[in-house]
Amino acid sequence: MSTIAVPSAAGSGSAATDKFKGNRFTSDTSQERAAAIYKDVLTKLSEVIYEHEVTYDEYRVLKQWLIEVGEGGEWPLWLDVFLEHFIEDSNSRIFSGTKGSIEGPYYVPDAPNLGSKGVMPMREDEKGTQFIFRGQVRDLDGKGIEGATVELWHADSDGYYSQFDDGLGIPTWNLRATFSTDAEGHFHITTVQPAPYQIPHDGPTGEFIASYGGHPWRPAHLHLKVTAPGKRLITTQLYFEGGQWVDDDVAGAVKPELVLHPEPNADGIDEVEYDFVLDPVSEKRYVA
Ligand code: MBD
Ligand code: FE
Repeated sequence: MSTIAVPSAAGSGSAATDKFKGNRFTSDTSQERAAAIYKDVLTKLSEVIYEHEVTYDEYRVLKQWLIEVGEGGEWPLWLDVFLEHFIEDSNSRIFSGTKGSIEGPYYVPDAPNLGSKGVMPMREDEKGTQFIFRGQVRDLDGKGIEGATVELWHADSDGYYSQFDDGLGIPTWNLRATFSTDAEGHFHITTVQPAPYQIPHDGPTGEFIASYGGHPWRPAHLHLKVTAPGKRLITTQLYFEGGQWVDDDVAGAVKPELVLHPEPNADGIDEVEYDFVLDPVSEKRYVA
């Protein structure tokens, strides 16, 4: 049993679905490419069906579950937990800048800009250990980029994200902010260390996890988007060395390059430096 509160899947899931549906995404996928991908997906799925001799009972349970995931607004959650890391990893192989990771379902654009140095918006009694996250944004030649944008969002120490808090009334921009690097490309952020996080699991995503005997935990993580004019946007997450679930993330989104090692600074506050190297925007096929 967990001792921390967990947002309900229906509450946070429908908020994530509504936010996502506020956009209208398109892709320039050709008919040939679409045909090739769909055919491969169905062929590989049919191989699984024959190999495991999937039964009619199993098929009906799957159908029922798929309907319930949609009705519960849990597609952003299930997809971002179980599929997005393959998309992210496949897309990023051809770039040489800092490694990225998945976005997850709880990003909101246009968080308040606090300049190059600031304290994340938080409640007066925000729980958690204070923590300083600073670094530099550079180009591939090692030159600091002035005016690069660093967006940071993370859960509170109970595992709630503002705007997806299931009606708890967390302030709109709590633990969400945008920073702009100084003349040398530096940023300096004070926040609180997030806690390990259970994805909402009281709905069909939770049933799915239980059905294979899994767990719903993600290691404590920071979410970031970093970009600059003419540079490729990096979406990433950072984790904490030695933290629980770093080696067993339900969302499969940890990479060794993304693990931080904060250490107490002269004032006794945990601090870590992490730099971002941005690829130029290019004609390469995959662009985040
Ligand atoms: C999260 O906070 C998250 O980062 C992911 C990937 C999925 C669900 C909740
Ligand atoms: Fe997250």
